[in-house]
Amino acid sequence: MEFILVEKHVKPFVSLIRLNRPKELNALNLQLMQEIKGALLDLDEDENTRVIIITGNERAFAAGADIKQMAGKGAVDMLKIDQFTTWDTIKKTKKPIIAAVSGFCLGGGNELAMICDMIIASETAQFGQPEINIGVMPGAGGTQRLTRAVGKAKAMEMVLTGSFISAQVALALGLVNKVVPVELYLEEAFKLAAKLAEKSPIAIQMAKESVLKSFEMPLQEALFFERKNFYMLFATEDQKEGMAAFVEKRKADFKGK
Ligand code: DAK
Repeated sequence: MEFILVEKHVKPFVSLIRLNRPKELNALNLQLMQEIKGALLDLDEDENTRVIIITGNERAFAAGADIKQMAGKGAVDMLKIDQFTTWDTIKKTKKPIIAAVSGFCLGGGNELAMICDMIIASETAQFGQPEINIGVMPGAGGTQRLTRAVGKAKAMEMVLTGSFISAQVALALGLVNKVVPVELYLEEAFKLAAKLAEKSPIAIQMAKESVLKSFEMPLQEALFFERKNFYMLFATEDQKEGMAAFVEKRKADFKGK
């Protein structure tokens, strides 16, 4: 791995992917995207990873796709490379992904954060879709996931003017889950990850899948999907353990079976 660092099981059942092109503000070049894809496929299969955190550094989560790499490309090149189909892998990751964001979170960087399941932001984080300033537009969810997260008016403003919003505004709009001082954002992401890691991994997976269906399916079908997942969990040992632990007034010990 040249552009990311992967720390497996850095905390119990939690693994960390750190974007690591600090001089370029973690601009997402093709290789970096491939590396994220590889890491996620690996961690999704890893028995001892239940939660994944993706982070950058204090100055930048990611300042977008690598403009220098894209600058000379034509439409056919872009279509052939289709670099952001890599993001289908992120979307398909079964385990929960938390984005721990500080500094610039722009363009493809914001799209990456939004495809994660939750976002913990530092007070210094800035979110934006500035593609309009370089003569293009968002192409990996910035017009869709952002609009669903913050509503039409604010999404339109961000996408058409390219202006950034602060972490506090992002919190008020529902784009992020929590804002903390910069020295605490990673720690806060680990705290959240620890909470998820102690639940039943199968229940977490099915609950995540069901929430995501709300973006893709009409309500009736999504409710049906949710109900099937709920019933299916009664086939797991974790359901027996969870309910027995409640009755016996003890902490459940989920095994992911
Ligand atoms: N790409 C390449 N290099 C970047 C970069 C980027 N996105 N952002 C920053 N850098 C580099 C700068 O060029 C500079 O490199 P040197 O000049 O030192 O070699 C270094 O990082 C530090 O940046 P600055 O000197 O500019 O730092 P400042 O603090 O002054 O400014 C900034 C920080 C974040 C405001 C500024 O760097 C900036 O405006 N960056 C560009 C932000 C941006 O426009 N992002 C959107 C990129 S377009 C696709 C789907 C989606 C996309 C692409 C394809 N498909 C479906 C195929 C996504 C597109 C985008 O994200």
